[in-house]
Amino acid sequence: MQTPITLGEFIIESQAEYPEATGALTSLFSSLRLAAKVVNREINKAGLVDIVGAAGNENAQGEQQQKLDVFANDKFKTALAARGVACGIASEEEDNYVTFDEGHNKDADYVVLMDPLDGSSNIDVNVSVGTIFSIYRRVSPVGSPVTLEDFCQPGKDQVAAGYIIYGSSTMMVYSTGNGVNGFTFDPSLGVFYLSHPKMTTPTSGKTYSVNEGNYVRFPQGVKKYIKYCQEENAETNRPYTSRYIGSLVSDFHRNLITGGIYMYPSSSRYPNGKLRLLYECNPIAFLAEQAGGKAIAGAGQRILDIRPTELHQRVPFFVGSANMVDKLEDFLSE
Ligand code: P6P
Repeated sequence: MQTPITLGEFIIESQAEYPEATGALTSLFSSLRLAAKVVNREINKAGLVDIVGAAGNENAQGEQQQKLDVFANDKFKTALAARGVACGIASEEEDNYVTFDEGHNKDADYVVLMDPLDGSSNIDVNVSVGTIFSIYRRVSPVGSPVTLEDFCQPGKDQVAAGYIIYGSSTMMVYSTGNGVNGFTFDPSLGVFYLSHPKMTTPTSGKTYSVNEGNYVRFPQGVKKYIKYCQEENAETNRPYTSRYIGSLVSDFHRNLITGGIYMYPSSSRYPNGKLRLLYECNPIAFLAEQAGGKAIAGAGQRILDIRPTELHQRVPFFVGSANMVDKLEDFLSE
């Protein structure tokens, strides 16, 4: 059996398709790969060392920061700054964006946005969590400090996006706009191998993922769609099933493979939804569309078309199999 291609080999082969490429994106992915390995190691022993539990600080969202949130943010930031290929970063764990102005970073083309450890409240109960990243070319002059406009770009302009899921196995799933590929980490060798080439998501599915504890606060269209899922095929051998882990990357990854829809609607508690447009919804929506799925914030509101105005802005989020998102959109349009 042929040894599968590694992430590093895949990135280099992908770059070869673009003769004009400078190799900067290749270096950027190498830094993401390195940081992912370091974070993965800490997560895998989180129960064993005093690194689990609240760091005693709050992040930009006023949420209790877990120590691993802080650790992951620091590792990705350091790895990206060290390679001189990113001129700035925005993160869920940083109140404002950060300019990398050491060395060659000032002359770099790319900005990175990330949720360094999404779903981190699950860490203490050993549920899988993930890192989500989004990459753009800067729009402000090269060599100058980054600006808010560099980060507040519509998701359709992403150069690349992806996630690392720290689950029963650790995987990196990403796209540079030419389809989605998944790489599984072999901890014995410290190597990511191409395990899921050319990932596509089923056009339909039977899994819906939503926190039904908020049901009474959902918009009517969402309530009608959930009721539709509960009643449609209920007496057949192919009923819908509800699966919600409470970790976006984990719920999305399962639905990407099996077919399904993830929903985080607006509610009285989160009038604009809970998830952040820039570093959660846009990268996940980019992957979903690259795999043949869809992502909307509401009827007629494609996530990737939204022009962001704030770094930590929230939007309602519905993402997954195209036919399921279309069906939901019909209910939202009523
Ligand atoms: P709730 C984690 O905090 C997160 O941002 C997503 O990963 C997850 O899907 C969602 O929030 C869970 O939110 O309100 O259902 O606990």
